[in-house]
Amino acid sequence: MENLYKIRVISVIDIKVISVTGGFDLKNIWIIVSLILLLLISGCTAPLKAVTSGDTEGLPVKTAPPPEETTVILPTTFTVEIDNFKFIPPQVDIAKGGTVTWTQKDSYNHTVKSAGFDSGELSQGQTFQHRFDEIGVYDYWCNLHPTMKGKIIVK
Ligand SMILES: [Cu+2]
Repeated sequence: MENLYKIRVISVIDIKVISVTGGFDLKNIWIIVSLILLLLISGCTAPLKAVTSGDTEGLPVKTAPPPEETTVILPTTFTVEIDNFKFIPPQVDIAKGGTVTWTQKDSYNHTVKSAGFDSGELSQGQTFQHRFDEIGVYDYWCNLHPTMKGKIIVK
């Protein structure tokens, strides 16, 4: 049974190769005819047994996989930490109308500045909030340390 099944798999591949290359000499026709015969025989005898509901009794129930499309629920609030000369995390995805709070934990002062907002200097323990009402990508940085960069993506 198992051998027949293997032959069937190989024969399907072979037929495809032959038909693609367009080889139709007598040798190939013989191969095709014998392969078709093999296919028919194995098709009749191969144990392609369908599992019926009765057979699954006592076995773990297989459920259908979740659909490919998943809904991502974006947060409406998010806290970014400022520490060790970094915005953590450097990128935040947030829902339109959401608010981001920056918490300054570093012992050095920093700012949160973009084209649309500026926290001014924040010392350790201070926070700054901004509400994002428009969809878009907001790059921001620290005005005191231009290498400190972050990004808010509003969707
Ligand atoms: Cu800074």
